[in-house]
Amino acid sequence: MSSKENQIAAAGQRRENLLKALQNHAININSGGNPMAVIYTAPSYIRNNDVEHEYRPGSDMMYLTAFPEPSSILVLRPSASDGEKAILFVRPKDPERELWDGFRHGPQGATETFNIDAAFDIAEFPKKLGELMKGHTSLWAKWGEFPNQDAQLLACYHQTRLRTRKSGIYPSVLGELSEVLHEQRQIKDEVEVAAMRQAGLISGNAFANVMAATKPGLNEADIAAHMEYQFKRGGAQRSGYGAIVAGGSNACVLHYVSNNQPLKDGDLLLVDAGGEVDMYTADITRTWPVNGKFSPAQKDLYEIVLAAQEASIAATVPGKSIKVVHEASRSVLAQGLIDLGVLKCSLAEALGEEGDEPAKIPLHKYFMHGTSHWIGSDVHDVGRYFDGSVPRLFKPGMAITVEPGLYIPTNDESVSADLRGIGIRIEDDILVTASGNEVLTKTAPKTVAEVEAAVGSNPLDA
Ligand SMILES: [Mn+2]
Repeated sequence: MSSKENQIAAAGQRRENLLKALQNHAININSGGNPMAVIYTAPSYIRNNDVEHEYRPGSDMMYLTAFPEPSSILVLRPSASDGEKAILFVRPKDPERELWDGFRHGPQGATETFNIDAAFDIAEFPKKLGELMKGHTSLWAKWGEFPNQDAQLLACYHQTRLRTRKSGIYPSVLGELSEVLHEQRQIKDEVEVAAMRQAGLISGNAFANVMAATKPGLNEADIAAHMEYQFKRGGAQRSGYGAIVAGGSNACVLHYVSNNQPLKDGDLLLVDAGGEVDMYTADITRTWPVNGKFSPAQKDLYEIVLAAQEASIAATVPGKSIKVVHEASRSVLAQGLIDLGVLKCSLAEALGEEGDEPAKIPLHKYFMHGTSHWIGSDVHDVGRYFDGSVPRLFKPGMAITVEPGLYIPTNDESVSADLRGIGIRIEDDILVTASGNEVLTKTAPKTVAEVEAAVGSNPLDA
């Protein structure tokens, strides 16, 4: 089967799983046994005047249908007696518009190609939705993110209640679909894992090639453009998020996005970027010397971050949690800074007590972000981190980033001058498996020896 056929088949299975889970959840919360759900794809956005941003379909819609067109809406009815459990509303065929904007499947094409029970022109959605609501006891959607969608759904819900109040069943409960759908998305299926492996492989290779291309005299912009080129040349459809390309002390700005300064001999370069393959993104960070050789101070800090990252990856196994992974990095980073003389206190003091204000935790000055987030179709992927106050335990099929870092402020006079202005982060994507974990991004050079061998081996023209 082609990749597209695999995705369509997987989406069908996911709809089945979601329909069952939604029905059980609706019963559990006493909202009656007959829920329906509405899922909108991502809207298109104007960039300026009549130009749109590049369109990227919604993750939930693609997960459940693989249908990539804008302005599409999916209606799910777990217990539909007419057999129409999954209904798509899509843009109609339109030769004139297709001449300008490209191919549209239209309702018939959507039904046939995407294995959907029924499909209609999007213009029919408001009227048909009222009909479809009848007989259902609860209406599930992702509320609050897009006010226009909420307004359309609520107006229809209200009208349906008015029309059916004298007889018949109509929704009386509004449910949050994320509570069911995003639980499901947290455990990746085989087709998702295949896409994530490919995104990791391509993105890791891109990092190796961009390291090879690096030399003093280039600009952060050269590196950013080359990274994008390497992702697409490797087979990624696009970047999964805006890259951070930060030379020298720009690396201490955590979400630096200007990406337009010259790269200096003797500085480090931090790049945080990932390519997206079949809707799944990688998220990699590497930090390398612009001239191909770490200075002693850069190397000292790099080895600490690398050891922290390795300790955290080792903790990314079933039964552990993101909190355990974070604490593994914090301990290694704090001990490393104590050994270097940057922190002048005990390990326990450096780490602080749970609940301390950040300003009271010595390590926080140099490592101020989390170590991990879920990763998948969204770079910061959906799903809960805690159940109540308890960190969620890893199960096979979950995927996280592991990305400790150290950032020494340029004006920190408490440390020796050669350490100031250094920012280092190392990030990989880790899939939890039954036997432990799988690092999805291992083609990106990482040890000091690997990085020094790679950098400058095939430099870009300055
Ligand atoms: Mn990340």
